[in-house]
Amino acid sequence: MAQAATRTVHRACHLCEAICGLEIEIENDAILHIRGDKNDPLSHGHVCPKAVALKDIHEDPDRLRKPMLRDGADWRECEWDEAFDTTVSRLSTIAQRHGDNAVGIYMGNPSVHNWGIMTHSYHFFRHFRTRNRFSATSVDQLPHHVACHAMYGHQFLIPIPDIDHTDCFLMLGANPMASNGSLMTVPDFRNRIRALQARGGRLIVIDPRRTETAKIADEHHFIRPGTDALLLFALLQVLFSERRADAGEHAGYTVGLDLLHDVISAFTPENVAAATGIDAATIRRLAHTIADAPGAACYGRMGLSTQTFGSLCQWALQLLNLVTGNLDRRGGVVLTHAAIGMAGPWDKRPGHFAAWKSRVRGLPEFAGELPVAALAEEIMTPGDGQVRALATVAGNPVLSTPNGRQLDQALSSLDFMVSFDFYLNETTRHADVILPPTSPLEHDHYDLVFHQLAVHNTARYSPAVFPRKPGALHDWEIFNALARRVVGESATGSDELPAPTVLLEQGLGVGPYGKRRAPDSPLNLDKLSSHRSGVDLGPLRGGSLRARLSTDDRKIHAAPEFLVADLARLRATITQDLPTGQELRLIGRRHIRSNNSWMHNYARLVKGKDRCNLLVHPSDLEAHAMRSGDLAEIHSRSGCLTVQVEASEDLMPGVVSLPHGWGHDRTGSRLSIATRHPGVCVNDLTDETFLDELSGNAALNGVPVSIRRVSAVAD
Ligand SMILES: Nc1nc2c(c(=O)[nH]1)N[C@H]1C(S)=C(S)[C@@H](COP(=O)(O)OP(=O)(O)OC[C@H]3O[C@@H](n4cnc5c(=O)[nH]c(N)nc54)[C@H](O)[C@@H]3O)O[C@H]1N2
Ligand SMILES: Nc1nc2c(c(=O)[nH]1)N[C@H]1C(S)=C(S)[C@@H](COP(=O)(O)OP(=O)(O)OC[C@H]3O[C@@H](n4cnc5c(=O)[nH]c(N)nc54)[C@H](O)[C@@H]3O)O[C@H]1N2
Ligand code: SF4
Ligand SMILES: [Mo]
Repeated sequence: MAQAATRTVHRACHLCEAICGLEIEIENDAILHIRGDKNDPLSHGHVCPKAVALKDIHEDPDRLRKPMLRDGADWRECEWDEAFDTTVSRLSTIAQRHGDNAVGIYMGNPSVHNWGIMTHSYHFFRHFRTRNRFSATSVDQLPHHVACHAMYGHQFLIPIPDIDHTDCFLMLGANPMASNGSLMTVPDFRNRIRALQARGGRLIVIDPRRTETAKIADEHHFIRPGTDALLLFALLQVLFSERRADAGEHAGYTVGLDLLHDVISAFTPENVAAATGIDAATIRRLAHTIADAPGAACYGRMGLSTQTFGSLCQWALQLLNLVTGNLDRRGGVVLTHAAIGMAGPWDKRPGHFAAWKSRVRGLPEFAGELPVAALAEEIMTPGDGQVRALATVAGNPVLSTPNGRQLDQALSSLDFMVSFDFYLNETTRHADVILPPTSPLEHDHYDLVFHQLAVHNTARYSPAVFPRKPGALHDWEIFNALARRVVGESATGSDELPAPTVLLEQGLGVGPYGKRRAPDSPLNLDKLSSHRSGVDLGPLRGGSLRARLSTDDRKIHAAPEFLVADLARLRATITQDLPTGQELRLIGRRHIRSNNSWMHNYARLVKGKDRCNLLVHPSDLEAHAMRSGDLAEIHSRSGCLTVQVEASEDLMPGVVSLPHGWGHDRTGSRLSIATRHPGVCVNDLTDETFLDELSGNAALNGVPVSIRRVSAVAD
């Protein structure tokens, strides 16, 4: 018998933003082990349980391997040519007959984790000059882009907390113990916080739930959902009124700071205490703690961007870092120096805001995309510019966007839908054509996005772990083939974008470590390939902001007019009545073994106790005459669902929590494990009209709901 061949392959995990290095041990064609790569200069061997699921994704019999064509109520597998021809001819016919805007596009989260989609999707979609482009950005980080674009002139000039050198980390609405960080690629968050605490630093968490992160913090404060902007402007008000707000080294090229003192004067700690639930003395102390720390980093994530004042929150956070001297400084928040994609005035994707509005509701575009909360109405409302055909790429908006039930219905009314996806799930079941790419382990990878957001500068290239199966195509090849068909077979070859590796080599060449700037020892594909655990490009360093400012006057805009104007909306909430009686506020939560909606089809990630339950504070259970384990109905403006409740002292009274990404009980999907652990979909309750009104980003947190018992727990 032949000796089994064992080999170890090094690979970066691309499932979440932490981009951990992995060592994958393989015998013949089978994965034996997946472990953390201790030599990775960013992740130092850290992994989470999802890494092992790469094996499950690769082997999952439900994962589509051939293109699928709708055949009445059924599906049939087909060859690529037929799938491509159908897609291009249907999309082109609809665009010709009804105009460019009749084609809609939705790009989901894995699009930014898969470099072939990053480099090649636009190559096809540019042929449809539609304004109806949507993505997961507007259920996520859109307010960060809006604030940074307004202040620094570029949507990707997003400063990252220097967690490895800071002395004071103020974290609002983020739970990196479960999420492993976002807009802060931070593998091994736990050990980095241990190090911070060992050097005498403090982690301060503000969250309506005592999260896994709050539990390791030095200080945690509950806050009433949706009121963080009040807290943040109160922190600023303290610093301004005590004359401690100073742009320091940035003063010479910062405009608008002098305006702020007056426009935020109403947000005193005393004025905001009742609304936020944080007393005035604590707010004052927090302001002083941040200002007094040798280095402090103020950071807020999903809980802050997906709420009704998302943009104001992100603006206020930038201001706090600026006026306490922590912007662009070691131990504060800094811009990264990635090998590719360094944002600055030389980069042609600075973004633009409100250059046009959505047809039905008039929501603003950002960087060419409209808020996805408007997608269903753009499909359902007749008239010029109605979306009649939709392409979804690596997304599951039926489960992941507000009022997903409505979108679910809207999708079934489309004339044509194509999905770039390897699962037949709650969204793609509405498609006419599904184009499944290779498995994650069958293609090579370089992280074009998350090196740029990481807490340490590194670069890492991962070759494919397995050769692809005959006939399988990578995402980028699918886009190339479609683009070629649009321009016509006669032009074969002329409309091909080269492989991502070729683009990588070019990008590295013109980057800060490339042959142009470091001719003696350039970072190139050869070097990356020979450093299989990645290349260390050094710790974060400040001092580059000024040269990278991309505003027209190359200054920091501390008080952009449209953000200042939005303060009126916030001021009105100071005097608003607090919710009384039975009204509750719904927030989300993430779990280390989930990843949005698409990783519930792997036995090892869904085993154990049902995680999709509603956490309720015991006092709220009592007020509703309920007990832990009861089934309850939750109502919101847009929907209703039934779920089991669980008592939790970790919640602020008046707040309830349900995770997202579940609701796999819909007919017509092919997810054999997920449908056995369906859970309910929180986005049946979230509301497409409940938004950060300024940016149009969905307010997925702080949704007003009521609950009532439908059946008691069995004794
Ligand atoms: N395991 C796992 N990891 C993931 C993901 C996943 O689904 N599972 N998803 C990935 C993605 S796409 C993203 S964007 C990131 C997100 O990364 P994070 O933002 O770190 O993750 P969340 O768990 O959404 O954290 C949001 C926190 O905000 C709190 N919160 C809710 N409302 C409010 C509020 O009004 N004010 C304040 N102060 N807090 C509030 C919630 O209680 C929660 O703790 O995670 C990524 N990583
Ligand atoms: N209530 C509530 N809703 C939320 C959130 C929340 O915190 N609360 N979080 C929001 C956030 S932060 C995000 S990012 C969104 C995510 O929302 P979406 O991006 O819409 O949904 P995902 O669950 O990430 O679905 C990813 C899809 O991509 C497919 N896929 C995976 N890898 C690949 C690949 O390499 N190629 C292709 N072609 N397809 C692939 C999967 O099969 C799956 O169908 O959800 C948002 N929705
Ligand atoms: S933390 Fe994220 S990148 Fe790291 S192993 Fe888990 S899923 Fe992969
Ligand atoms: Mo996200």
